[in-house]
Amino acid sequence: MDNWLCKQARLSPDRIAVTDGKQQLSFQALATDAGHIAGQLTANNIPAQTRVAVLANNTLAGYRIAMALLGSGRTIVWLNKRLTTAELLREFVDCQASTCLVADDLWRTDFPEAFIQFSVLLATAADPESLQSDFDLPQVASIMYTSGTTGAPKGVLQTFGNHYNSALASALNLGLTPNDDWLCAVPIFHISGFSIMMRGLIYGMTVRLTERFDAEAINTILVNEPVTAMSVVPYMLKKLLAFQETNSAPYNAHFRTMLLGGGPIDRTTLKRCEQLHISVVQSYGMTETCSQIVALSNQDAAAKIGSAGQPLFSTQLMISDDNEILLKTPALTPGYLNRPTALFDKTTADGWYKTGDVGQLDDDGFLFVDGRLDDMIISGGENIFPDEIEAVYQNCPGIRDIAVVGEPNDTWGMVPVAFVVADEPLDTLTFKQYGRDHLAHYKVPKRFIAIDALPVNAGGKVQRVVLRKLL
Ligand code: S0N
Ligand code: AMP
Ligand code: MG
Ligand code: MG
Repeated sequence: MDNWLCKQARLSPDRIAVTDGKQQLSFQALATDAGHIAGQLTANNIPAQTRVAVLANNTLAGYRIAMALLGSGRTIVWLNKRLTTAELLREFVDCQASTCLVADDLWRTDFPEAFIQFSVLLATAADPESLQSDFDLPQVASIMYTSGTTGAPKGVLQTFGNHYNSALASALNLGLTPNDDWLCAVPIFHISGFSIMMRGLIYGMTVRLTERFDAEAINTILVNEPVTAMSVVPYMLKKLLAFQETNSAPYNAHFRTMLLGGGPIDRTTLKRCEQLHISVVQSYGMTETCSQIVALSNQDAAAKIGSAGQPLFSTQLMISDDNEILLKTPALTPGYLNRPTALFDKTTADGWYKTGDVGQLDDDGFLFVDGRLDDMIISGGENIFPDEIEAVYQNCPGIRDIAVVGEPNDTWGMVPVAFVVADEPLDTLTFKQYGRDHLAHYKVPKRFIAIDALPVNAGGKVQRVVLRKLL
């Protein structure tokens, strides 16, 4: 295909591609800007055709730099701003990126010399460069790291074809209008956010960025600005509802849909949305499928409350004998960076991708997601793997043994809590600080519970299921 940025600059040059509420760029301006930044990338010794790590908030600078990287044939490796420096460096080394571009307000004093601040990049004197003319669909556009039960986080490869198929399937479900304007408050370093950028480019649609999730400020935007859609995780939806329930004006007349994903939602929240006439499209998807591959349509929302919907047009779905959700979709990743067999290990003999999620299909073909095969915890849309936390705490003074499980939580959905075997009474404050020093803060157990011994099965494996019953 033609480079999407150049194509959109020809098809809808004057349409607004992106705004942060203060500044805006048309598609034409964005394409020109990307050429300038491409020159600045080259001048900073960041060669074309290399991987470039990015650490960004949802700002105009982050969006512009991402577009320049894509448009000039460089692959974006998105890093999660909530990780510790050690966690970030592990991913940076794994992906062999030429550098990491860092938003100024996310700069840390312990970053290596190879990292470059946005302001330094954008102040570099350089001639503009022409953008890559084509986007080859099998070419890798972006990489996002995802953890698993065992081993270090793996980089999920996302091709232009994956993004294209994802955007197309989403539009076939939600429909498109010429007024569409999508509010992006979910992080652009997650596929929830980056997929909005890609839809913007493919649909010729405006993306409204907000730097942070401030529920009151976002409620004001939804009331006053012509936003038509917003992607939310359950945490965000609940926070936003609280503002609609206290004497706020309703959302602007163009508003069509909250696209809800990233984790399970309770029926009470969905009912509250119905009462407030806020249309919610529940969905199910993952980093490996470049966002939602199952979604509820507006007209089915009431009748199928609690369901994640039906597989989108290009996705096939089945439930295995042990209730695992299996998929085939053109939005599926071609694999993991540097792990040639990792995708194969998650694929059945007849080519179905094994999601690790458990679910059921009702008689009408609607999916109900019941949970995970493993012990992954989702807190506010961030994934947490107990094994990783337990491994880090094995070296914590005062802890003889530890096991982590998820506990339901009204705010975050689930939070990690730890059962600890120790010789002394638990020093919870010290344990929390140890976790904050070694782990992204959302991974730190919210509670530490003393236990005489961890329950193990005949094979010596800790039985987290037994621990969960003690909560
Ligand atoms: C929920 C968010 C916004 C909370 O962040 P907030 O309020 O900005 O927090 P901060 O001010 O930065 O920090 C305050 C304290 O809170 C802690 N904290 C922050 N986040 C979490 C968390 N998730 N869990 C626990 N604690 C958290 C901070 O650490 C800080 O504490 P201290 O000071 O002690 O450090 C934020 O977490 C957020 O943005 N979450 C969403 C992430 C997300 O988008 N996940 C989805 C990933 N999955 C996918 O993308 C696939 C599905 C998908 O594509 C999709 C998903 C949703 C909607 C649509 C789609 C789609 O299909 O298109
Ligand atoms: P990630 O790859 O980090 O985006 O996480 C994707 C995971 O989030 C999925 O494998 C599910 O475990 C979970 N998830 C996404 N959507 C839903 C949903 N509608 N209901 C329950 N869990 C979900
Ligand atoms: Mg994942
Ligand atoms: Mg906040």
